[in-house]
Amino acid sequence: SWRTNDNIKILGSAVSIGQPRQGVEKTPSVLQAEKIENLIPIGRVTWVETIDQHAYTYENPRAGPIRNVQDIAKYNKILYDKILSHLSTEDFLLTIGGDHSIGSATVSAMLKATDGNLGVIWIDAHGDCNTPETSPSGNYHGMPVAHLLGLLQCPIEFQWDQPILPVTSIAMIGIRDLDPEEKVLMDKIGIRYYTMEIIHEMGIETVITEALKYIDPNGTKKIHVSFDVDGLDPELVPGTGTIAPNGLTLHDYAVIAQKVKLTGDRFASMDLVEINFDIEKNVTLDSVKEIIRITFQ
Ligand code: 4U7
Ligand code: MN
Ligand code: MN
Ligand code: MN
Repeated sequence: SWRTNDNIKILGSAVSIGQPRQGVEKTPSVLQAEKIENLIPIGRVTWVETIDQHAYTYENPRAGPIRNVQDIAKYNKILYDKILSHLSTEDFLLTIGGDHSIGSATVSAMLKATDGNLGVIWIDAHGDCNTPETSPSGNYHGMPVAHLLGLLQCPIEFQWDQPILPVTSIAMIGIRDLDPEEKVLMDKIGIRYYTMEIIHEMGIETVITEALKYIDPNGTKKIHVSFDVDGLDPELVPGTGTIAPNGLTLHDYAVIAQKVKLTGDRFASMDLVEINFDIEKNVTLDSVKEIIRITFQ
């Protein structure tokens, strides 16, 4: 097995203000009560802490171009600082959300920790590449990738010298629900994304092999996986706020994880986000447990 000597650190990120539905913020405490760490057979596993959001508000109608922008910015800065303070080079960081708004903080922190030597695999049904101008919703969980790439005209509260992710350092897998203007933007900047259609054509093994080669041509970078569970098929994960049919199977994820784990201790961190047990618990919890087993066995 891999990483046998390492610390696996689990950080809970109890956030729901990046989108409209409450419930995602409870996921870290549910999974802690379920003792999911017992499903991880490698390393020394510790729940470091769970960071609560300041407010449970959802601005409706939105007051600015991004709903809850001040609270999200404040929270993401705290999360970013906590990750950097908790992380040492031998640690594997698993951040359990929370909605996907935290993805810009986790990836920024890993970029900082690795001096930019980071490749990102973003598993998602969605592009998360909206800017306030293209977003039909104003929900920040649909914007973290655009933010990481430096595409947001950042409001002052969102600026703390976050490192920018080069567009060639990320590949997205499972994509099947892009907003029209978001797609135009993604194609314009040339971000690499693999739709379900392409995955069926190429096969998942070819896709993940090519994606890793693309983000890390020399095989020298640390690898971060940002896993939005809505990338999986909704039959496997009905408990998520934004559902898109015809998604990835758990076998697809097992193939992705197998290739990522072949990078050994360069596989450094992962987000597990958008799990909402208030919407559905039984089937979703089984799938989440399977994701944990597949990732760490
Ligand atoms: B998730 C959406 F309009 N694109 O921007 C938006 F369809 O983190 C959904 O991937 C975003 O779940 C979904 O609001 C964000 C919408
Ligand atoms: Mn999504
Ligand atoms: Mn997402
Ligand atoms: Mn979602």
